[in-house]
Amino acid sequence: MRIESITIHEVKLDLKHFFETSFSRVTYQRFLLLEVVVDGVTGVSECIADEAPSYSYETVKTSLHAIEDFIAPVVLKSEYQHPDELLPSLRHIRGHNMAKAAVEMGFWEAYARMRGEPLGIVLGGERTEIASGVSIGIQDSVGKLLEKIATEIGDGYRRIKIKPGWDVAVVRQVRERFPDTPLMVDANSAYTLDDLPLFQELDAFDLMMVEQPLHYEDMWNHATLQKKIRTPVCLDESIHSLGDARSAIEMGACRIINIKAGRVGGLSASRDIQRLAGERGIPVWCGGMLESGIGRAHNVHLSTLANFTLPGDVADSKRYFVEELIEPRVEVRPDGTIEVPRGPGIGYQVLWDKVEKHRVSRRILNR
Ligand code: OSB
Ligand code: MG
Repeated sequence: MRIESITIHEVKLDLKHFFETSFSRVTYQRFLLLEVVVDGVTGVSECIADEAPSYSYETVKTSLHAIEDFIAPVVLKSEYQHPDELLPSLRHIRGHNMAKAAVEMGFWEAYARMRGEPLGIVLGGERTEIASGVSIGIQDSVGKLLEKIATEIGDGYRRIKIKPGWDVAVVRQVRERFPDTPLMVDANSAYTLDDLPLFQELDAFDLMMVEQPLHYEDMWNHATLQKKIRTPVCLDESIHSLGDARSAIEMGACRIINIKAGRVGGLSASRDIQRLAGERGIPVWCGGMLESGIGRAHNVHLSTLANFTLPGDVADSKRYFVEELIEPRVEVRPDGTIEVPRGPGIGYQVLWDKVEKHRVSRRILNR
């Protein structure tokens, strides 16, 4: 197979509500959408890099640079038998996983379309529906947070994730109001080991896990923390490859892994990580990066793989943007599940008129 062209659409979409983490409050998302043409068949994908280097060092601009100047020149010259070969062909380009993954995921989507099969099936997935969880950003008050949680539980979500902001006192209030809800917290690296007493206090609230409590480069201290608390540690920002996943598991740095395909270099690496983790008794779930429908659809299919046994941050399209880029939208049913589309590739239709409407720039790279 040959990649004939890569079209990069830079898009800006307004969020319905702001989303706040320990790094920032965002009201819109600027991101790249790719069309990857493989032997005449077009695959679509989304790059999860944000405008600012907060969650990761990668940004919209570094992704554009990496794709245009380094990744495209390689893949547009290569010949591939299978999408698994794409990431290894970029071995000599260090880092830039989000940029690499965007191209790789577009290739996978085209490959699934060529075979006339859903992306999840081509990846080796089994599920026909996936369980959906929801990630609630930091709110302006505890009252607002409690209100929001009640709404999401009403919509059927199987797990609630909150971004602490105000620590133990907030978790206590949430637990008092919702004693039986599967609940977790995501710290996005806001703490250090000096905060150990705080995490020991959190042990009292029966949390499913605490996600990325410490610095993203500090796997060792996550292992130290995990030994001292009962609540499972889940790693997000620290895991960039199969090798990282193996190190984390060997070290005891986590008992759960959040997989975002963009963070680990694509769908092949995601599949390998979930398999390794499964063999080692570590469950995984699919994370989210406030994607539009195109990235969201990829996440739906990735979540069909066997070891994605926990509800992910793959939620209903209606929570995110004023305008969605696919049809139908990704819909969470009243029982908290999403039905996996059965059509070829992502199985949703891209609304190209909407892409054009919100497009900031476009580049076409050819062989
Ligand atoms: O840590 O999972 C995270 C959004 C931006 C940056 C980091 C994270 C998140 C989310 C969003 O939690 C989850 C979603 O897409 O709904
Ligand atoms: Mg996270």
